[in-house]
Amino acid sequence: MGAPGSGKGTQAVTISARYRVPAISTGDMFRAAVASGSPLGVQVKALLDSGALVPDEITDQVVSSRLREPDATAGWLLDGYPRTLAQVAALDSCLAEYDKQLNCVLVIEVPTEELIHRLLLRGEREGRSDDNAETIARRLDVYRDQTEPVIAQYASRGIVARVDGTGTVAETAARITAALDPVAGVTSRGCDC
Ligand code: B4P
Repeated sequence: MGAPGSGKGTQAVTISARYRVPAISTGDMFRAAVASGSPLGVQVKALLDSGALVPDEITDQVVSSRLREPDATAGWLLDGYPRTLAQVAALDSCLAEYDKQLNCVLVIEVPTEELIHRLLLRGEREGRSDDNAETIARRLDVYRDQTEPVIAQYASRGIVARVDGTGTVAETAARITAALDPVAGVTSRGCDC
């Protein structure tokens, strides 16, 4: 978890490779749907462009279907989900069905000015439709109002690990590895999981 621009998608690549689990990004799935012009893409395009969240029922359905795919049986990394308290409840039900649980909720922390700087830069370089000043401000508001309570909920369960996301991508990756290795059962001898 982390605010827009904190490095979730960036770090998910490394985490996925190190622990050999698929990185499941709701943002990536929605952007792929928009790009393909599928019915889901048509439904969510305006929401993504405005910085609003996609309705919980749609998002929960997308994630629940994805978690049933064969590559997800041995574990996964969820990137950008859950983002609301209702999504937490939906994920709890989904996991209870399979007798699975979350090992860790990783939160990447970056000051707001740095987040805005990174996203504006990405907007210039990649032209992502939601990386403009107005939409970034909306996404940060949505994060504070709807997603920070999710972190508080998981903190009360004792499974939150907070990591400093400033500095280089490699520096953040090293901090994440230090936080996740013990949870994933990885030692200097290799993975016991
Ligand atoms: P996301 O795709 O999750 O977008 P994001 O929050 O901006 O994160 P992203 O992973 O792309 O960027 P990152 O921080 O890695 O969501 C997009 C939209 O989809 C949402 O607004 C919403 O509409 C919808 N959505 C997604 N999930 C949903 C859900 N659960 N419920 C409802 N709606 C949902 O990186 C940002 C930039 O920073 C990159 O350019 C990167 O290169 C750079 N960067 C990363 N680390 C850096 C570092 N250490 N130093 C410098 N730059 C760095």
